[in-house]
Amino acid sequence: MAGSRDSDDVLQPAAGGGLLHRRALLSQGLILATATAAAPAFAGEPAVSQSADPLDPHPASLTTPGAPFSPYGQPSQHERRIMRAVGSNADVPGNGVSWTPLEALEGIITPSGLHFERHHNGVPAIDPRQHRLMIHGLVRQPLTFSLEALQRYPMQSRLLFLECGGNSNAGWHAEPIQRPVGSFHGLVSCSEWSGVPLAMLLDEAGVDPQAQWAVVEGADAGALNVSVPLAKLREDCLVALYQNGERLRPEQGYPMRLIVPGWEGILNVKWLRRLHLTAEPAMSRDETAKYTELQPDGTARQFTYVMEAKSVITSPSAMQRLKDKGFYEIKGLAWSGRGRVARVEVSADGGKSWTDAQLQDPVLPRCFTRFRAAWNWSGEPAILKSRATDETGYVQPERETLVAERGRRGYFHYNAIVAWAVADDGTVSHVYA
Ligand SMILES: Nc1nc2c(c(=O)[nH]1)N[C@H]1C(S)=C(S)[C@@H](COP(=O)(O)O)O[C@H]1N2
Ligand SMILES: [Mo]
Repeated sequence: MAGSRDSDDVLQPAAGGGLLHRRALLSQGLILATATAAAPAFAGEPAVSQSADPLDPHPASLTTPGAPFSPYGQPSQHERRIMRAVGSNADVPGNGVSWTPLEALEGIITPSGLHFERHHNGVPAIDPRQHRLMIHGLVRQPLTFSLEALQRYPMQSRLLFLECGGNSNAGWHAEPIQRPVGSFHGLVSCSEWSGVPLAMLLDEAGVDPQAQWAVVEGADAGALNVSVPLAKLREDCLVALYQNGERLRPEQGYPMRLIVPGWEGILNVKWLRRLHLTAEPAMSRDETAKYTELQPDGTARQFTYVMEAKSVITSPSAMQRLKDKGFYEIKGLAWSGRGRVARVEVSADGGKSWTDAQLQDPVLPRCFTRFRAAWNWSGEPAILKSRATDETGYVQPERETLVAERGRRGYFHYNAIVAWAVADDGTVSHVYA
């Protein structure tokens, strides 16, 4: 980088540890032309070959006819290792999770085939022609809807994150877990969901003024059911039929699921079958024995619906290795169940100094926001952190603060600041710092 007159200008530090003013992002060409920047790779992976000659006059693709058309496209065969990590529960068939590989993705949309999964009893095989949604209980007239009938209602599309209440729960462990970021924080994904606003269907059924809740049930084994406040259902919930433009994937609730924007995953009942309107919550298993949390004072938190603001740096991140000192784009994701992300700050010196990351458009409520910051790694050990603030003014807490508040017996709603340590050999690990 030394030697270029102009580079001095863009390399103004924005904070400690090599964080650069965001103008550096606009001048990447300049910086990369004079430094050997390398994308981080998984530890142990061979270095990307530098030998491919971009001017090779004889690549086979120029002289051989290409593959024929395909009725449904698949990712490149060279990307096959990009997959969900599966953590299934050996004792209960079909119970478990699979994580979105956040470290391998860009932008804000999660490809449908990489959306995280959380099934309590596997993915049911549902015949869309037989499936019905029923709205009953405290209503003037109980109604049932076929998929065909729902298809005829006016629809809405919304870009929304969906996060399991148990996401990132390894953060409660006494020792920092060493896993790729997706296998730690990847029980969150972001899709465009399209479907029928539930308020419209509730109005048709005619809600009794006594109704305050709906017990929402899925058509999977065990008929997963949870209580959702009626006010939220009316406000912005959807009966989603489409995900990223196509019909829901079976794993995401085909042929229909409830979408509860910004609230914890469990409320987003898949394979949606029934809304039973009631005056009181059902106190079902998944809102009493599970999805509640014992606190330091011995009381339990219950109905903690909103997913609070959170952010995580996806690159560089744990288990990756920086090949050389020099320029890197620090990038990651931020989201808040209360609305828009207002700000993401990043630090390269463990939180001693911070600078604002650039928020990439669009910045939408209850949706992933991609953030980026320019960083010149000196080759010295560094600790990278990101801190999200949402439009309500809520600031993502340091781990210490969260643990002081909630104790360590918690399991759900872990949203503390994540710290990645970069060692002098370029390896990145998860630390509590
Ligand atoms: N019917 C049904 N709905 C369900 C579940 C389930 O097991 N059965 N899991 C819930 C949980 S805990 C979460 S986090 C989300 C996960 O949605 P996804 O698998 O589409 O990512 O679905 C929720 N809805
Ligand atoms: Mo969940």
